[in-house]
Amino acid sequence: MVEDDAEVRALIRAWLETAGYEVGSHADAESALEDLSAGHADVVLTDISLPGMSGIEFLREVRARDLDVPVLLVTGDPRLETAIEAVEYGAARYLLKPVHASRLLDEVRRATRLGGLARLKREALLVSGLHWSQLGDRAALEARFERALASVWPAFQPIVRLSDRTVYGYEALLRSDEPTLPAAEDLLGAGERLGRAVELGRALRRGVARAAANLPPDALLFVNCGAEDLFDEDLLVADASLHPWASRVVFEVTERAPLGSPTRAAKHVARLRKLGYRIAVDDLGAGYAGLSALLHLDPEVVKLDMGLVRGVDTDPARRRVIGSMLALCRDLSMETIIEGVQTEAERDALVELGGDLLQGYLFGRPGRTFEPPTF
Ligand code: G
Ligand code: MN
Repeated sequence: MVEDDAEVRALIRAWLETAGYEVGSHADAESALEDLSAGHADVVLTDISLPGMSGIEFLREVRARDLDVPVLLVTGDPRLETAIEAVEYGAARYLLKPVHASRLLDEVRRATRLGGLARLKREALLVSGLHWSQLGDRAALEARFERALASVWPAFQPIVRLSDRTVYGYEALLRSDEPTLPAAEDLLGAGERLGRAVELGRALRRGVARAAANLPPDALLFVNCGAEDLFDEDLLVADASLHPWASRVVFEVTERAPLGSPTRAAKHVARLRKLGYRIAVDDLGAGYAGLSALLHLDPEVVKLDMGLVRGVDTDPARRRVIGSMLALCRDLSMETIIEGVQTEAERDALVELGGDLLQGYLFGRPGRTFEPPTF
């Protein structure tokens, strides 16, 4: 409990202790946060206007320490915007001063139960393996995103050239050590909801640049680049992390999401090419972008989506589509990588169709280092 008025603090403390609660009572936010870092709390009860820290800032700090603990705000000056914002940031409720003992105790009891339920929900998700992405309030999402961002690392998956059994390159896939945002799509989803997706791209590129010194000679580096990343000035600044490797970097722009303004995209791509980078259109055959990405990005490389590949050995329709795509790309002088190859039967069917650059679990899983592929 945080309350800067000593008299009110003593009073609330007495109510809570009489009701059987163990109370850590604090005059300022910092010491309350220290207390929270040191141990567990069932409820946080705080005045909305604390000296030295705004209510929202305090909520953020609480969520950075505990994703579930309910926060009850008490306020003498209920400006509506603050209260609404606070609720969006995860305050369970705000109470107007003066608060009566019975009301306060009711709310604390209710919040304690809700907090317990939130914790159980998280445990249930872990047990059942469901998705985290929509869970929690904005402050909790921010806390998870911060942790994810601080622990971003690139996983490298080999792309092979089958005809001479060499490594064509490695694709850098976005990963983080934050357990509540395990997969790239969860991370990117969180980044988009917070309007911070470009920070993920920057962190990924920094990680790739750190690892690049160990890249086997001649191998290219394929780096995923979201539609919004493509417009990030960070790609173009003089000290951009990947510039030293530009001639070996191929940016993969997905066909899954629309390109935004195609002419603007084309302009950015031209600037990237001037710096030595190449461009691939990723997930070809999965997106609804039609010709747009191919037309405006004029990629050196295209990557066929793994959805097309699954079962290619048993499905003549897939073989027809892939065969035609390979032939067309050859005519357009685009290299074609086929993704998601999992079985020897799929591999053989693809080779028969003229496929040579392949990627998938059959040749290697994404890993922390540049592992040699298995042929
Ligand atoms: O959209 P993009 O092509 O960047 O996504 C690649 C994703 O596909 C990565 O998350 C990677 O782990 C996964 N992946 C790579 N190879 C295979 C594979 O052979 N099978 C399946 N199911 N997934 C794969
Ligand atoms: Mn990709």
